Amino acid sequence: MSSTPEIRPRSPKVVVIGAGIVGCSLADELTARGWTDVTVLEQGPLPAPGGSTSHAPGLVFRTSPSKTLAEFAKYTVEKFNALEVDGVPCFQQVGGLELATTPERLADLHRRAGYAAAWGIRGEIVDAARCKELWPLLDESVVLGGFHTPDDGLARALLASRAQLERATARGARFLDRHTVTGIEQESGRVTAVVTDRGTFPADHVVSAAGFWGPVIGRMAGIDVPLQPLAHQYVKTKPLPELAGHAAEASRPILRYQDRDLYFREHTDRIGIGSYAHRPLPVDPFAVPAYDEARARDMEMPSSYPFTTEDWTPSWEDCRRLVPALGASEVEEGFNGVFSFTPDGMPVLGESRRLRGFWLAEAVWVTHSAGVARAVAEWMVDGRPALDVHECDLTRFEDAQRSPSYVRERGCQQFAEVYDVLHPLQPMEQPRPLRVSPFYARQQELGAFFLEGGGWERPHWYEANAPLAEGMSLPERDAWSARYWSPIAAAEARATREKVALYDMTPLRRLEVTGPGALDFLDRMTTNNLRKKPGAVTYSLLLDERGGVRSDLTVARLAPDRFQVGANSPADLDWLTRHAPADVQIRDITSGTCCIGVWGPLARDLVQPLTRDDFSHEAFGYFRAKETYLGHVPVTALRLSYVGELGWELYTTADLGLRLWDTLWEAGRDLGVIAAGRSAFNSLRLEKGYRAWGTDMTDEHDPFEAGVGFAVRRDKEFVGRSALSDSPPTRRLTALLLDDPAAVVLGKEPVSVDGVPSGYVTSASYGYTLGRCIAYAWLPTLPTGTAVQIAYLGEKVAATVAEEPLFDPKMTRIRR
Ligand code: FAD
Ligand code: THG
Repeated sequence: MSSTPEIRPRSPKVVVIGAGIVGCSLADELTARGWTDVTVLEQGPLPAPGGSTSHAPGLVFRTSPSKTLAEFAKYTVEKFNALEVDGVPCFQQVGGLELATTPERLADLHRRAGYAAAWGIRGEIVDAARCKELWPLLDESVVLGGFHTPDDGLARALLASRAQLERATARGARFLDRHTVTGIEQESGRVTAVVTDRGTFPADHVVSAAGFWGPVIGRMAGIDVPLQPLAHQYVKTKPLPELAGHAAEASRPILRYQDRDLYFREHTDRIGIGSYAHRPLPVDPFAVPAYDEARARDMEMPSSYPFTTEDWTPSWEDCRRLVPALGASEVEEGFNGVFSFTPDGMPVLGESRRLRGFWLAEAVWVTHSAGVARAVAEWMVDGRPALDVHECDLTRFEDAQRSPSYVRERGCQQFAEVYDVLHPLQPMEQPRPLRVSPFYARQQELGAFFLEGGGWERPHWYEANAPLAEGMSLPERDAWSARYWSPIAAAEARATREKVALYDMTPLRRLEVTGPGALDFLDRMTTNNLRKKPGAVTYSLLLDERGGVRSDLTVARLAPDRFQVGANSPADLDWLTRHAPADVQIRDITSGTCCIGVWGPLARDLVQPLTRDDFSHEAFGYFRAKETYLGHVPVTALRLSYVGELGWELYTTADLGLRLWDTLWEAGRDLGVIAAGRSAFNSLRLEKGYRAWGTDMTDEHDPFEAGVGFAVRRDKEFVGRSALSDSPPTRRLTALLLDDPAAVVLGKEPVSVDGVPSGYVTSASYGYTLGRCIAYAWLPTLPTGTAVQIAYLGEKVAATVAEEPLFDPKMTRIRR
């Protein structure tokens, strides 16, 4: 009898393109999870193949407004701290110090200290004397204060690459340098192989970890990779006598001088300085010269461009002012190093929706590299990352956000803004306007103040409503929370509660799901019961296999085989499309259609005269849909309201949008109708307790913790059902009311209970009807009435756990 071969599930064949820090880290994380058939193809010579990693100075500051980026960075530090090569550690935990030289910056450091506390990063605001103690070469008279994070530090990026490469190799991975990828082969929408100048490598999965060459690899695969390479200056000074005798490569904290767009680190007795102060220097990734090994000795790597002295000169003055010892020194070497910028500054991760098995792990800093690699490996092996990564998901870009000109313009802007003090509501300046609803002209006539989201121009309030705000008494705001805010929002909120208002809901994502299998499909994909007659609208959740909330939807059954789904991010379309059987069609109809929310106690008086259909509560109930005409305009009317008032979402095609607006405006004239913006909208939805997916809840949370368990029907089958727990949640999205009616917070602030850091704020807004600021926060389960403290600009703000919903618990305003 022949021997029985050992039966093992075959490990999928993975080809990783690029052996920078990301490719090496990914090979390590994949092989650690048992995916050992990993080939890493690298065009340059190992161990320093010539990409951005090859000369990154390796500063790791972990604090970020983004929880996801902070988590990535925390893992990178944890991992690199435990790695060494020949006794040399891959991380030097010298700490980080961000300096303030202006009051605005000092306030921003307090906010950053808030993010750090919210995401579990140790740090404290320190005075100028302490800054000097930490960094003796500083002129402390320039400094107002600093933010010190003792666990930040310096990554030895090439060494960490090598350590991970060696570990992955020991588990079976192979790294092939001097292999230039020239093509990606595919069949029926799936990747099959990677072609190089030295042969073809079959693959079940391909990951492009090609750094700023991402767009080049993307083109081979037929997909857009929205990143722009830009050069950034880095110099080393001559040895400083003040540092003579220093043995360690670095012992002082890495330093940021954001007011002048500079950062500093030690190189034994020299100082290394990086600058974002110069003009953006975009690089065409398709025109980057190939690695010339003969010239490599002179640092002429593909990612290293000649130093442009004129871009550096003004910064040198700034350096000398901050560090007077530099006055006697000079720059010994400098270069313009290239790395990636994306339209929103976040990495680009995930599997392409056009080409299955083709993954991106690009626009990643050394700082986030290990965290990103872990997330992508989990995504490939387990089907999803353990952390919420929706801000990095490559599907987040709308079509209009992938054009080369958009990516270039935004990338340059991101470069310029790297260290700017940015308000959470601050919109991008260019390119605008990009997407506008059909009501744009009317909105402009009404003096709309627009902010941008997803490329859309979105009115936040209308100056035309200023007279309504006269005489309203509102608490004074501090300068920061008064930005991108107007008392007019309070007047618009009141008009919605008392009369009727028109809200532009066009940016709300709409999917049309049709076909004989549509009902079964949506029923299997979502948590609520959809088996209702046409005309029903259902609030339902998309869960992933682990029971995390991927999205919350409204599903309107317009005909037996035709549904209109109100969704959130582009990832919803991707998720549904991935799972859809052949007899179901899914179309994103957002751009071709538009929507007006008509909400307020007079909404019925406004709409009823325009139609022969009966819009009474009896004939057109709450969460019902009707296709009808309003005047000349065919509309789909959904009776629901994210602001918690009587009314309808009215949809029509884009061509008829302006006519719809004018029809409603005319019909509402005698009722005192107004147009209202998102500032009021956000306040009203928080009073009603409606969650915003992506901010209040993500796939890190299950529906019961998030407070949307009412939409889960355990008596049916759906994706994620078996993962849901029966035990009561130990943490919850908790409604807080600030005790002082004059206090406000904005979101992402840390929350303490009895002085112990316990969670963070998600959304916040002043509740104009309640006369208090509302903050939702992730906290351990706490009884109503518990006192908590929110840190805002370094102050402790008192708040109390409140009973939900905060407004109209009996739903008397909506159901009538
Ligand atoms: P890379 O290191 O560029 O690796 C991509 C690899 O893909 C390259 O080796 C390339 O040769 C290979 N490749 C490309 N095309 C092909 C092909 N067709 N076939 C085969 N192989 C291919 N980050 C920080 O966190 N902190 C810092 O302080 C910091 N400072 C920086 C300073 C400078 C001057 C520069 C330039 C960057 C800095 N960065 C910093 C950014 C950081 O270096 C990069 O974001 C990071 O190294 C990117 O790693 P990666 O693996 O994605 O890309
Ligand atoms: N309108 C439409 N679709 C949407 C939204 C919307 N999809 C995405 C997002 N917004 C979904 N979020 C909500 C949140 C709450 C409600 C509607 C959409 C809502 N909830 C009621 C409640 O909780 O009391 C009713 C729930 C129920 O009866 O099951 O109205 O704004 N089209």
